[in-house]
Amino acid sequence: MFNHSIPQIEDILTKAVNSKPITRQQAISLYKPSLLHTVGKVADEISNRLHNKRAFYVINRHINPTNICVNRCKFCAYSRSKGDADAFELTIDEILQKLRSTEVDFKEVHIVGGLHPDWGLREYLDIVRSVRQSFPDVAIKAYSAVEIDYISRVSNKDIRYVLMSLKDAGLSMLPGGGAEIFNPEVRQRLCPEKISGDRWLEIMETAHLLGIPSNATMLYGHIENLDDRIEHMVKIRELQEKTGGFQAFIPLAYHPKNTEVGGKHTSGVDDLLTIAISRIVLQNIPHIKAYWIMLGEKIAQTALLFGADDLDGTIIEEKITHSAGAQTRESISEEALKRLIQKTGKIPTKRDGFYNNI
Ligand code: V47
Ligand code: SF4
Repeated sequence: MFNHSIPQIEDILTKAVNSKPITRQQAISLYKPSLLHTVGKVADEISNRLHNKRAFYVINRHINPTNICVNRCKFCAYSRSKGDADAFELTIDEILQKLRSTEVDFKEVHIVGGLHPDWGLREYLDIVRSVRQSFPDVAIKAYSAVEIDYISRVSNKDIRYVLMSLKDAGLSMLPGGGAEIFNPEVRQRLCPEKISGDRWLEIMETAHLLGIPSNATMLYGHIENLDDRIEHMVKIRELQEKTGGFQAFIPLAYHPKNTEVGGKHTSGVDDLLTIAISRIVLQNIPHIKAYWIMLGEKIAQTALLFGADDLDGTIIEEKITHSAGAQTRESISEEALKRLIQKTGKIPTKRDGFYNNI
């Protein structure tokens, strides 16, 4: 069907386009620059079948309540220790002030930050509750599984209790951060203090069973290999088989500046192959997000023709990737997002936090 000169590749792509799950080894064999066009075409076909040529964006706003963190992940340029000159923690009033002074009519607020040594369930809950009281109709996407685990440990409550308390306070969904790469050896070298991949999956499974949807991420382009990437995707695919709770998968391109891991930026070819292969491997997850903050506007736009169907949103203020040297702007207008999408031939579709069309 694709007239590919290698029969095995032809077989894998035919399987993929017919929505059949491909194996780990088959996925790895697609990870070749020479296959970028073919693999991208198949991923685009899958995306069009799922979304009818629509590409989504959201008017959203990020809030990072603190950069003080008891962990010290070696790829993180954002975190600080308490007492550092540039450490910060926002008060509830400051958070609400940031939200109230936001000029756009945002539909989603994304709240993530560090593991603050003096905060417990009450502090993390108060943030969600106050935002919910002031913004009753906005989707609150808050706290990665890493923060959920931390809150549970410092407050001596199980994760079900923490998640239910947050949901009662107004939480809508969990963001997909903290997944990094599940492989234990790579994880040990990258972020020895962080929860394991199995714990990340357990927290997501619990959230999904409690009716809290989430996203999933994968941080790529540091010290991992292709096998680690595919193993990561397959574990997410397997959990999705059980719960159906993941809304979007977001490959996060590693940024090396100011980090202990160091290294290089990812290449455009790697970014596009990773988007395309994730679309092919994760056919049971509805959306693949091309996060323009990390990919840059041009690669994120091109990714919409390689399997991605969502550019994320206006963001307004971004600290995590910009601490690690991101060259993108921190905020983008709705008009600019729509234009990026229109130029690909896809249909710009404004969504809320749950991917309902607005
Ligand atoms: O978990 C940290 C990553 C994540 C670096 O769910 C880095 O909609 C690149 O999860 N280079 C947080 N990445 C961001 C995140 C996210 C972003 C946008 C949307 C959603 C969503 C989730 O940022 C962390 C970590 O994997 N990160 N340092 C770095 N140097
Ligand atoms: Fe802390 Fe998250 Fe940075 Fe790790 S990635 S040091 S957990 S803020």
